[in-house]
Amino acid sequence: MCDYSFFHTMKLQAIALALTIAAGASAQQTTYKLVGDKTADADAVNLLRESITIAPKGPVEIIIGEAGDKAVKKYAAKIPQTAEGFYLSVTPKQVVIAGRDEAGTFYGVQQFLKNPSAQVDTAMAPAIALRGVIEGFYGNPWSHANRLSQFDFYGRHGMNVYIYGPKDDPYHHSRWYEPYPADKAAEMAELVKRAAANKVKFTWAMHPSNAIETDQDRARALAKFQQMYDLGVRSFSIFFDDISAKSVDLQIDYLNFLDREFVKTHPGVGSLIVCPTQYNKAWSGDDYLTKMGTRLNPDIAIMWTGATVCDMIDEEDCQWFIDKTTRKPFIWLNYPVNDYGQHNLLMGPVVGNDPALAGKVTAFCSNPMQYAEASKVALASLADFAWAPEAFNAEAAWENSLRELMPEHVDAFRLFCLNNVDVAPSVHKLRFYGETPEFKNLKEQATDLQDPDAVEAYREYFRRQLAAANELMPLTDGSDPLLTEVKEWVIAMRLQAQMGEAVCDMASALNADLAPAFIDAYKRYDAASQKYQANISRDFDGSIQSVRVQTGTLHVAPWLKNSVAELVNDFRQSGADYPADLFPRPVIENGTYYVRHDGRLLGNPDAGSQGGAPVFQTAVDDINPNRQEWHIKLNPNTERYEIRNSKDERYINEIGNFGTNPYSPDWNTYIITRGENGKYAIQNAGNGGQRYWGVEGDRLRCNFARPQYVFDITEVSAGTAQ
Ligand code: LOG
Repeated sequence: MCDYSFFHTMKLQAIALALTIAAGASAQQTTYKLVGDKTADADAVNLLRESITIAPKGPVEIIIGEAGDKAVKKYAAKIPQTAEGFYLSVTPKQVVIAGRDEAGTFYGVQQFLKNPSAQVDTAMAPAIALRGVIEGFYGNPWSHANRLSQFDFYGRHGMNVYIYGPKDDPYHHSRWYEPYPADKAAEMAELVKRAAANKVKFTWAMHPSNAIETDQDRARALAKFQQMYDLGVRSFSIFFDDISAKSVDLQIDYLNFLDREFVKTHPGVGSLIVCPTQYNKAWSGDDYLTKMGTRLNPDIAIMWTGATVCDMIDEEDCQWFIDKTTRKPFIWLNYPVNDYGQHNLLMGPVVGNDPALAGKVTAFCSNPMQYAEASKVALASLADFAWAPEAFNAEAAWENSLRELMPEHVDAFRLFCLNNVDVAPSVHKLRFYGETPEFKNLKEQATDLQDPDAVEAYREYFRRQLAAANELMPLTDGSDPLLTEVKEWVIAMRLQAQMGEAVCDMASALNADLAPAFIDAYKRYDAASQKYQANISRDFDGSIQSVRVQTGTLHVAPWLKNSVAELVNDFRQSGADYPADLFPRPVIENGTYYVRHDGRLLGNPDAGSQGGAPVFQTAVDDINPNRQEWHIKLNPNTERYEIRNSKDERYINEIGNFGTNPYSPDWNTYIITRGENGKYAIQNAGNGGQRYWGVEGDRLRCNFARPQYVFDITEVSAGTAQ
């Protein structure tokens, strides 16, 4: 909960004095007397009893209760009108916790316990009524212990919704109609209780795909809901995401059926929540959403991920949804979920949600990572956001969560999180550019590894990264649940720091002409790099997804690859002796080449012009020989080649012309392979597709489905064009 949410959302006067009670009376030593505890919310009172010392005659009095209770009658006017809001006042002699309702009182206690010795006089209320989490990702579902810990965390952070819908729980999705076996059922019942004690509405979701039509389908759905009801579940959801829906009419009929036959016939069951098949703007078309909006029973909530599958939420996206459906969306935010880019964790500040969206949504819920503990960094921020979007400060909220989650290792943990911010390019195109900001600056300033000061600056950076990784490493053995869960990313951080130090040593050795030191440093780099590549998370029997771990993907990893490639290249050209098998040999070394087909040379007769295409020429260009020479260079990052003319540096594009757009390693990028006949094939790659180059007349034709081993590629230094 954000300390000043009420200022901004309710526009009421609130004073947060934050004065520490004098005379060293810490909350632990203080004894409190409770007033109103018989009528106040039992969970709130229990929480107080567990956390502080209560005695009949405590020097400090705590008055607690909900609006309407006698104990807090005097403060009625100070209690916010909004559901789940509370008034909290703390002075050296008296504490008042007065909720609008039970949850309000509970949140008031949570707020008080954050710093019991701070004097405050404040009122807070959430700007968005439903705030929380949808366990809705693909991959290893959370463990029972994960979920219990999550609910306590939601209680502390004022989140009141949890939707159970892990795609890879068969009882949710593939075999939704089967009842949970006894052990799982017992766990479910325990989850429902623990959620309730934290004021979290436990919602159980079912994903029946297209099995929604027949009497049997529907009888099974009712039976499964009944099992969950008997286990204590009072809120239900149906997911229709990631299927090709047979018919929206059928879905509507099914949902209204469940609403009529189950929700409305079972006391205490809340509104049904549906995840539609068209759950984001990019995937919406025809009249699907309009029909859902107009024909679903009015209290059925419709989920929405925004403009695309993975996108932060804008007010306009919500308005678009409202215009289509005449309902406000129940936001399913696909962050920090990483099931579509599992190599990376999402641990950075939560930026990009629209501060003005509160009035346009009914709920703001997040789909997290399969790493439950690590997700807490983002979830704490999202909870703050949902309480007070207008006051939300991503950096400050993030700092708070670092302090809360890793109080004794904040700096090391900050560096760890900053190494795991971006999710790397993916189908969903969600990117975060705030990764390793210090390294990014360094990279912009220290570009030349021949400069010893630049090398030192990098060395210092990697030493700090190594120290932070070493500080966190002992906590990955089970002593800290979060770091244990993401141990492999701590290992990756350490290995990457070792690779970085080795690169610095390579640069220093090269600058000092010390070949043996260079070779030694390169070997250390290579050893760490191999370990890095073999570092796999969730690599256990029965794991649904195990993943090769990546860290520092945006800036550090590409810098390492590029620097090593350049240093190795310079070292080899320095004439130093080294073992022949030291460096892996690329198919084509970076250099200047002739490209021939049937003896004809690929040339660039119109060098310096715009557009056009290279042509195969019989005659040797003796006016401008470098028009027939090509710079072929491996991009260590993409591990693909670029091909540019040596006369004017124009690049060849994926249709065999000279490119006119700025060069892009995503598009103008090739895989070169050597055939048994000793000739080479060149294949488009990246966004340029996968077709192979061939020859038609004097031109390249780049749309062959099969490799064409028809090109001779020979180094210019190894011979002449004749
Ligand atoms: C799935 C979800 C998955 C997420 C991110 C929704 C409504 N459904 O593309 O289970 O975790 O994207 O990969 C989804 O978002 N489908």
